[in-house]
Amino acid sequence: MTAQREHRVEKYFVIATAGHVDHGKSALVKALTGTDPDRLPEEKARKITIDLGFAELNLTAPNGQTIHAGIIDVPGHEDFVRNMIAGVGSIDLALFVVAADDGWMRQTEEHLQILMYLGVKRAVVALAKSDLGRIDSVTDGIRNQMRETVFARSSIVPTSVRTAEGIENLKSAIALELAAMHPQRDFGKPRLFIDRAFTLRGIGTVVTGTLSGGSIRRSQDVVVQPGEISARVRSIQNHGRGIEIAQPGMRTAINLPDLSIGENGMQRGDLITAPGLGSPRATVDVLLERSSRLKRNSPAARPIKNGSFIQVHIGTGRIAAKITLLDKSALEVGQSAIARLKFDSPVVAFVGDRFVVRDSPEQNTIAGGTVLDPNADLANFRSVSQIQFLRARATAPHDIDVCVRSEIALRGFVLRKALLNESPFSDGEISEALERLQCAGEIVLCSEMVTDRKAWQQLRERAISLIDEAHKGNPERAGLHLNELRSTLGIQESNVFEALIADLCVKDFVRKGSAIARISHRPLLPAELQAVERKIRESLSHKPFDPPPRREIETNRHAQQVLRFLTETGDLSEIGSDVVLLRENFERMKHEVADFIAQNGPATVSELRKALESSRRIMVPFLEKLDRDGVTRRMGDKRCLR
Ligand SMILES: Nc1nc2c(ncn2[C@@H]2O[C@H](COP(=O)(O)OP(=O)(O)OP(=O)(O)O)[C@@H](O)[C@H]2O)c(=O)[nH]1
Ligand SMILES: [Mg+2]
Repeated sequence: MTAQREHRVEKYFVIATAGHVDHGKSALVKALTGTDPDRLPEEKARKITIDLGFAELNLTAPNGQTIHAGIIDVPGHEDFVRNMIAGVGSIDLALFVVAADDGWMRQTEEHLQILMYLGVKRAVVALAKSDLGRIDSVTDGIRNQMRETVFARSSIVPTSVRTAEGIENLKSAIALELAAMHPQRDFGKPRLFIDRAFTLRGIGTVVTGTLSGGSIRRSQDVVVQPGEISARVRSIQNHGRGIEIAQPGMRTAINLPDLSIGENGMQRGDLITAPGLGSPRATVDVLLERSSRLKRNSPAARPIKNGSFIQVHIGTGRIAAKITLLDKSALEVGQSAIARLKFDSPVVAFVGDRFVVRDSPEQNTIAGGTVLDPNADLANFRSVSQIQFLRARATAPHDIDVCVRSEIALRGFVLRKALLNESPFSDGEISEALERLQCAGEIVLCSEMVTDRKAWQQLRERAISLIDEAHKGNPERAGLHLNELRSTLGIQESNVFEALIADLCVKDFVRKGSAIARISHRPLLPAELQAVERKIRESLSHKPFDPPPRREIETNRHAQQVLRFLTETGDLSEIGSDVVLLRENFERMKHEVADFIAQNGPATVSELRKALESSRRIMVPFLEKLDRDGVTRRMGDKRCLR
């Protein structure tokens, strides 16, 4: 992937504005790009931004490289924070805008917290309306507010759209920042959360969003979640230009002509992804965190009570959910806790996805969080295994080893190709992590399955003791029947069982037909059956080529055990359903048939029966077996040698 990154000549990033209402965000986007991001008539009339606006900014990095940045302009008004959050879900850089006449305000702070909850790490600050003065004190104020955040070292650039002061400086500051960044990772799992869906005459439905995680190609099949609707991409655009492939970090418009928009079709919040990547779930287990920046006594700082209803902003969507806290009655400012979210309608999430929590009337941003288990529909929240799993994962939900280890410990056995499908890790990265954990002795890889070493060890030990018990209890048997072993162990998946048998047979154990046994095991009849064996051998030897039918020998359970023993040890040949011969007699009879034909030419059943003092009952199936074994061949009513 690194090589791929370096070879990518052009870099794509997405920037979003942030900041209080009226601080000059949209005016700045227009000054930077020439595009007025306020496109709605209502926005023009009210002179505020209501919904997201989009523009394109092309920059040249200090090394000469071209950088394409999509800008998402967000509203600052407190009534439209919901739209702001939809705009900042998968961005690379925040462009904070703080007006020189106003300084740090309520939504500057709320936006900062939202960006931190979503894991945005880089920002450039525009100190806007610099023509209105107070540069030094507002700069100090911003530094003060950003101290101890990831944005502490962001550059602060005074700008004015009136005087054009600082616009070029701001471009350079953004270019410098982006030039130092890696484009978004491509881990082969594309996701595009829809932020706009509209219909164009003659073209049909178009959806837009910021692509992340993987690429989307023209003509490929995609799935729209959570409705699980399949569609084919007719065409793709990036800022109005047709392209073949959209890469992570690109503003992307996709034409899906067969789908409709609105309540029953696609709308903001829906997810476009590749087939097989994630399923909608109503229950998701998470790590919930509350910023210690929330002002005590403010409505946003009220405790989040166990069982309360909240609004979860994830991707570009917002879904109501009920919170259950694992080990608290309420979550206070500055605290974090493992929690379960039960959504009103299902979501498709990945491990490590970040989200923002607002109170139910959508007035305050009250928390943020990270998805730990996107697939918790069937998991018992308070079971010991689920709690262990969530606690382990909460320590580092973005660490691949932590994710792999916890998943395997929870599920015991996991199909390799299904492992962490809903995660921000590529198949290659997951394979590397598996090899690392295998080398460290934590897990066992057997063909298609991955398992926790301890769980595997326990399973092996149980299997071994069952086989040993079988050898002890039925020493006359070849071993333990595989079906019996599997059902006693309660193994559902046949590949787990196959892997177990293969593992046992590497050393000390051997597969014997449909049974498994210790290599050292020699079937032996117990004393009380030895007399029965002698009798059976006698009756089979009295007329060696014309022994009595099986049903006359197998008259009770002991006889049955002995016959099975003789079959398993190879001392008995089963010729037909009711015909058995002692192996030595079978071999003699075969030679005599061969000799007879060699001396007398092709022979009929009747001739052979007479010559060998056998009977038709024996000779017919016997010759059929010789035919099958390739010793003789039938020619009309005669047998010749092959
Ligand atoms: N003096 C001065 N006024 C500015 C400057 N930039 C913007 N303004 C004015 O500030 C007002 C708000 O500007 P916008 O760009 O709409 O502010 P905004 O941050 O996008 O506002 P919302 O999107 O509603 O949050 C407008 O009347 C602008 O003309 C500036 O550099 N100097
Ligand atoms: Mg605006």
